[in-house]
Amino acid sequence: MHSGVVIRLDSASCIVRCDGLDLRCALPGKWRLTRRSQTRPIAVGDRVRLSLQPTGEGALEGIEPRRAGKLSRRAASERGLEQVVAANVDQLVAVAAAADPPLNRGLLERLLVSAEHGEMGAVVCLNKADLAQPGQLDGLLAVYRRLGYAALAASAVTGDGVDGLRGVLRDKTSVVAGPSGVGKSALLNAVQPGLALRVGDVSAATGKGRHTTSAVSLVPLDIGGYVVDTPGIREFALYDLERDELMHCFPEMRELFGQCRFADCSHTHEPDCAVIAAVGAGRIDPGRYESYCRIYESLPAADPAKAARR
Ligand SMILES: Nc1nc2c(ncn2[C@@H]2O[C@H](COP(=O)(O)OP(=O)(O)OP(=O)(O)O)[C@@H](O)[C@H]2O)c(=O)[nH]1
Ligand SMILES: [Mg+2]
Ligand SMILES: [Zn+2]
Repeated sequence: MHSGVVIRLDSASCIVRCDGLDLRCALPGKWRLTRRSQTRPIAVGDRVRLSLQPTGEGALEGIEPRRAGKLSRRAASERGLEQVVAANVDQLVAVAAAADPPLNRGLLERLLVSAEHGEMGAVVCLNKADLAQPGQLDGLLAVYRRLGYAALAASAVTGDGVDGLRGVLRDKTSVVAGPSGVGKSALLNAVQPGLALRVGDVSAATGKGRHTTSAVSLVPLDIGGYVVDTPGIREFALYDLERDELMHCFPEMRELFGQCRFADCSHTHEPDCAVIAAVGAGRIDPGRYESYCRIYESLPAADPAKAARR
């Protein structure tokens, strides 16, 4: 019996890296029963046991339990099941571009919330710094650094910030996510020349990326660690997160837990709300608070059964 890590996944099979070899393995149909709440029984990053077939393929025998750290989203189709983008990861690198496409703050915040909810670290990487106005990125970087996130500006074109990104990725398993066309693959190619991940053209007509990366893939880094490149996302629906849990995914808000007048305060409009007071006093960034309110509106109300289990 051998063991390996899933580095790529398609509808009926996956590629497992095992003892330096990349083996194709069919997905056993009965595995569908093992994780019924998820769109797929395994994800990139999962550790699996397998045996070698005479055909040169692998046969999957079992899945190792996952450790903390997964990036999940709510699948748009398939009845809102959990779609695990990557499992067994240490940190999320949320990438946005200074321009082209324009910086999507809301998506960035949703990714950070999903990192908190998925129990992993988070890094903010603002790419295309070569296209930024002077000073444009400094305020935003400071916002995230104050919260304890690593935050860096980078440019895959000029190479600025790439050393910093390398330092952040070294010896960790990271999943890189963000909108299409922000330069996720280009940054990883800069981190490790020779990686040869496909990089696309941003369509001049719309300024929108064209989804150059089409599948999630995990690649080992020469500097140590692994990185998961993902296809660009337009929106990110949070999985299994309810309204009353949201403040705990905002580091600057969770420290105010229990300090509002009402125990069930939503922190969106109530009197004597510690969060609203902190926004007014300039201790919470208004953009972060606006994201909180938007995400709050998009989430389902608390499920009493789940609340009772907590
Ligand atoms: N000016 C500038 N262009 C960049 C930079 N990084 C990437 N690009 C360009 O942006 C376009 C998109 O880059 P990709 O790396 O394919 O973007 P991606 O985020 O991987 O996109 P998807 O795979 O579709 O999700 C390419 O034309 C790159 O050459 C940068 O730092 N500055
Ligand atoms: Mg890409
Ligand atoms: Zn409140």
